[in-house]
Amino acid sequence: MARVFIISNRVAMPDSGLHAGGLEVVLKATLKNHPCVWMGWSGETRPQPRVRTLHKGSNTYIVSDLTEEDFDEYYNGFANRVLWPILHYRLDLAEFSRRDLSGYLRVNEHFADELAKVLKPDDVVWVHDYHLIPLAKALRERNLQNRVGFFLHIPMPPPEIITAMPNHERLIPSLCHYDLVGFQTDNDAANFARYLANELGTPAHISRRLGTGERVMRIGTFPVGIEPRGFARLARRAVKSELVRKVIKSIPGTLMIGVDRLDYSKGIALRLEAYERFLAANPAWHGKITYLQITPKSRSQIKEYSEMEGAVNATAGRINGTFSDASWTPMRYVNRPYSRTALSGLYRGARVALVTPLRDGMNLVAKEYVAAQDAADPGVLILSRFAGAAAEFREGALLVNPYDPDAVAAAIASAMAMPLAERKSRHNALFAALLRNDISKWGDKFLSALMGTKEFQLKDGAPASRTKFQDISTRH
Ligand code: ADQ
Repeated sequence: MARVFIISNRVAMPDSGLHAGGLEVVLKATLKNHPCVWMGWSGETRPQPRVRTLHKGSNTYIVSDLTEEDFDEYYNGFANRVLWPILHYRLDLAEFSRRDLSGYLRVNEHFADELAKVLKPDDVVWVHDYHLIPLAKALRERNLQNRVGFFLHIPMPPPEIITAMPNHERLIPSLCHYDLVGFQTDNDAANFARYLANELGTPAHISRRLGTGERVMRIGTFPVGIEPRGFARLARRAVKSELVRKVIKSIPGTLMIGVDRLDYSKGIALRLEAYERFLAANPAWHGKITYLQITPKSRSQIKEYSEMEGAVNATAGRINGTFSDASWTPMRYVNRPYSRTALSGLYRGARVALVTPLRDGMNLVAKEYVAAQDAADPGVLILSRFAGAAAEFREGALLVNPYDPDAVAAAIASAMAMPLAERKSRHNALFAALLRNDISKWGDKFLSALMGTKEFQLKDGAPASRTKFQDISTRH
């Protein structure tokens, strides 16, 4: 049977305790259903990088160290300081340097070398996320003709934004070396198709078939989801746990929750401002609402992150300073991660969830919150229209513009006052959307489309021709 190679920046090695975040959760079913080899960075830096291999069950894990220079240029540099902000529409935060780009390309070459040592001709390769955009090109240059797919977990902005990235023409067209490029939403896919049409003159219709010489690259939409029934079970049990009961008991009145990595894309500072305006406009709720914001720190060594951390701390302090009294603190701001189980219980105990990213590929927190609710007395999801999840949750969520704190404050007020019948009907619609897109089928959908099997044959797409290859990314 063909092996599936999964390549991503971080790898969740079995028994290592490392949680590779949303990625690990979404890949779980694929790792269970196919013999997989998962390759990526070990998370360590050394002057002489080692490559280690571990076998567990039918899966193999291959991790490579990076040098300190690689880490600075590839990870901290180009991936997190250029691609992350730009793909989240934040040109103002991007810090481009040629040295970082060459470090990024060098690490991609390194992973291609390591892959070339172990790939067999019928192995299928599935590359994840913005750290590894040029990997297929590097594989083709090593004469590897395997099926190679790519999935972007974060947004793909319109070409007007991408083309502001220096050297975009060296990077973005290299996606055409994949057989299938997958996005979270139709909007992301359309943006990429428009980039190709504008920059390379390939057809812009998203009938998912774009010729690149004799290789055919297809574009598809594969929104990530969660396992709604499993998460609901977890939440039902967790809400009875000691930790969750203690938290809920300690909160006077109604709980409103926010759960995010501390990242500027998540819109936490503006969200706190919205809460501040809600409190200022609604004195009747004083003493009766507590907002719990759970936000583990991430990427603190990057300046934009430490600045944002300072701004969020200051707003949280100002809210509590302005509105607290001896018996009530309006917000709890917590900077540590919680287990999935504890989170699920806290979601279930919360009447309102505030999920207001300024831009997000999907946002699994919104989906987890919905799954965790008690269908007989569900809470209300306030969701940014700029999260990928909004495309599936139009019907049931209170969609908001996260840049407009007054509008978010008004949404908090209507969520708090929403009658049970409306909460139930909204939750019904949201849960139905979750079921339509159960994550247990996501990996197989992508892989079937990649392998061009009948079931997922895209309407007008013949299986990719795998003979000759024309390097279109050097045309410009
Ligand atoms: P992330 O930006 O990490 O993922 P998200 O989709 O919300 O964002 O997933 C975060 C995951 O981490 C969730 O499963 C959540 O429960 C967990 N988590 C968050 N805060 C936590 C905390 N305090 N303690 C413990 N766990 C916590 C990227 C993209 C998203 C996309 C995913 C998956 O940015 O847009 O949805 O990949 O494709």
